[in-house]
Amino acid sequence: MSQPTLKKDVFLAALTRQWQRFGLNSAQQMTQHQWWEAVSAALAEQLAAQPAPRKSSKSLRHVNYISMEFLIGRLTANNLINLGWYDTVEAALAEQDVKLADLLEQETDPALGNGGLGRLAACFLDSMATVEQPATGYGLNYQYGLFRQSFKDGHQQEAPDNWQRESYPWFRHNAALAVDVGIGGKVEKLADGREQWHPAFTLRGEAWDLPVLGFRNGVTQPLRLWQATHAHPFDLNDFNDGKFLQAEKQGVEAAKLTKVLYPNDNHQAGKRLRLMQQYFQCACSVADILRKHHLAGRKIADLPKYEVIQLNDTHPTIAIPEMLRILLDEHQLDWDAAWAITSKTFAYTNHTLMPEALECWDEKLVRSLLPRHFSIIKQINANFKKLVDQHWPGDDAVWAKLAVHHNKQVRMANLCVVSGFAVNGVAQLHSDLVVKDLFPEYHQLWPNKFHNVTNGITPRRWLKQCNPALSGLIDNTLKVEWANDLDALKGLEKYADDAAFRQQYQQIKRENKVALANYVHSVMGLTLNPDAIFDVQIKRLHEYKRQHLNLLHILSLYRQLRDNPEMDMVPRVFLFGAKAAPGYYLAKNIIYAINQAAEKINNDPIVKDRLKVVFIPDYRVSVAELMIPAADVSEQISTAGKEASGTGNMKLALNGALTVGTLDGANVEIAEQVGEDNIFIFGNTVEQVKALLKKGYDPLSYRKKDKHLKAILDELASGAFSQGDKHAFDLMLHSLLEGGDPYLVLADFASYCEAQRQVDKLYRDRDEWTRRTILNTARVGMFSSDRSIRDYQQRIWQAKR
Ligand code: B1H
Repeated sequence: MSQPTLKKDVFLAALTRQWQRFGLNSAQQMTQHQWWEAVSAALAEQLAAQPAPRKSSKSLRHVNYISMEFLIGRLTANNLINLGWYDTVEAALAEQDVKLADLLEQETDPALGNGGLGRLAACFLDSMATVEQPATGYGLNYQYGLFRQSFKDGHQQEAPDNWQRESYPWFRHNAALAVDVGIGGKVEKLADGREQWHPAFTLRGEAWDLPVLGFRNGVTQPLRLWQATHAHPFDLNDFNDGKFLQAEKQGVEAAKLTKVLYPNDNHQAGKRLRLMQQYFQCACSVADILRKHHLAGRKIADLPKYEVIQLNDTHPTIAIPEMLRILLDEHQLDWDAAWAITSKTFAYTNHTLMPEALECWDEKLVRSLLPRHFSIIKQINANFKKLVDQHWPGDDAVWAKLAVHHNKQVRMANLCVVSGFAVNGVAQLHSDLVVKDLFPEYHQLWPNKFHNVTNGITPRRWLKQCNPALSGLIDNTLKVEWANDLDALKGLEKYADDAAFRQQYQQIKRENKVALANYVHSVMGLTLNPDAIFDVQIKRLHEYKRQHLNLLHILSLYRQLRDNPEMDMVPRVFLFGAKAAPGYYLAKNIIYAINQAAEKINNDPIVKDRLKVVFIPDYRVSVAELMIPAADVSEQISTAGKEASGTGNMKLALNGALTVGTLDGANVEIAEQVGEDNIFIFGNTVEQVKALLKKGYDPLSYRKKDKHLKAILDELASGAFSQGDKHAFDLMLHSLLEGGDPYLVLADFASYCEAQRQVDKLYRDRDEWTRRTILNTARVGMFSSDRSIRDYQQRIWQAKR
């Protein structure tokens, strides 16, 4: 494994070229932001100049990871670490009185994703480069990433996130790779029975590449982000005809396609522009995959020997009919040959069981944008019906469930299962539910298609980079490279009982809490006590994730403090970070309720610093990098069966937070790894949730039984937290009560409060607490995304079948 080298003088010369490019006379004239840009551009240039940046040499099937989202976060620090160039650059800049850490703060997060699904894609790219799995990431180069969030009188406000992709120094535009993509139009039936698509208009996809660097192994692989533009920059004929305004209009429309990321997490919007984005991305990516295949002189029938296309959820499903279209219409293969190739190439990862997130497209929409693809989908459906009829003769109910095209809808998950060679869930519990609850009949048809690959996180960003102090302690203690071998952390177990180690570990946690407190002070003006328990819930705002359960517990503590002002409790700071989709009013109402409660609690003298509630605005990757190392408690409190995996749970445990969690998603496996003494599990299990719902769950009966709970709910409806407005939290309260409490918040409330009492109790014994946090760090090595990638290799990508 060859690690690329960076010579200081070469780097400084590259840096000089950068400030000259800005038209300045000296480095000293640069602003902090220009420093960041210049350093990053100089590094990107040096990277490109490395002797043949190594592609992995292993003869493995190449993975094409297609995802609508790559939530990569800031790249400069990450790339420096993976290249092993951090110290050299830091020292070179120090000579010019520039602090590297400060200028790294200048980078705007590329927020090209919503949450866990997009961040997972980014971790997987990092790991594929690190374990030398040859791979290309394919996504979209959005001009506007996920909206910026602020709060006005407690309400979420959204502002556009123009992250300045035009001047992002890590991009390389590869003009030779542009792809033309048709859309709309008609299908012509040819005399020989074949079909020919005549699109109404053409877009151009430009390839913008970001480098993905393996950890100190010299591997560089592309994340290729497609950017839409007009296919004909300027149509001279139209211009001469006086139709130039129209010609230009097409260009404007084209650029609209990659303007903005849809801000939904776990929810399908069903919008026309979104389907256009999906198709545009897939058409560009499939064309690129086939271009490389042909360039390598390989036969089309051998595609599945060399390439696998991994679909990150159903969002890129249209790549399947696109592949078939090219094989049928352009390569003139017959159906069976085209199908044989396609069905051995695609694999699908399911990330959610939430019905509102399962993509279904109106057939009218599909037909109008993609008439040829619609016809191919109908063919897939008709062929599949024969198989279903053989297995379940005359059973209309089964067909109604399994059909790809039914009731004027195209169901993307079904299309993936029918057309792909592998389907996987993202944590063991979730994968079991995929088989049992979502796809039981498909599982009967093809039992070997279904797999589990438990998610993971990259230890480079989520420990080495975000928690340098703890990383240093681990380095000094283990004296082995753990960043690409996270199981090595097991070696820390024996230090859990070592008083000196415990002391250092605890000290680092406290310093990280001070750093977060400083950030909170600078952005919100609030003062936090670093000796309080830092209790953290960071994830998208969604009813199933139950931020409002956390709120009810906070309000319970607040009531107890008012009832008993001398109550002895360990001071606690409840920290939230979450964005709500702009159209998700219930989620926004929960944010508002938390902010209003914070306002009142933080200003009530009776509380005396024992309770603080902090909703940090604009939660994003760089804020996560501050919050995670500072957390004592990790809130993973979704209704059992609803969170497919979660990945924040892994990051927090790795950085020494103790989890308060339900037996949901990957919490189950975290509990297995760390041991039941080292995690606070509460609440109804999946089976208990099902049983409760079956016998008729009634939230009102919980309110009736529990006077304390009733008082909390009544107070929310009394206007006490909302300047007298009794309806301020109607959406949330209605859902919890008359709305039937679909996520069983009230059913889990008592058990949650009990778990929180255990947290309070344990934290008083700081040595014991620290001992358990060390055991968490030591025992979560399996949640490295390197392990996830090796699982994908063994079970799916490189499996012999
Ligand atoms: C996850 C999504 C998602 N699951 C639709 N599903 C989207 C669905 O834009 N859309 O239409 C966007 C995102 N995201 C998350 O994936 C799960 O909720 C997490 O539990 C899981 O850890 C993560 C990664 O597997």
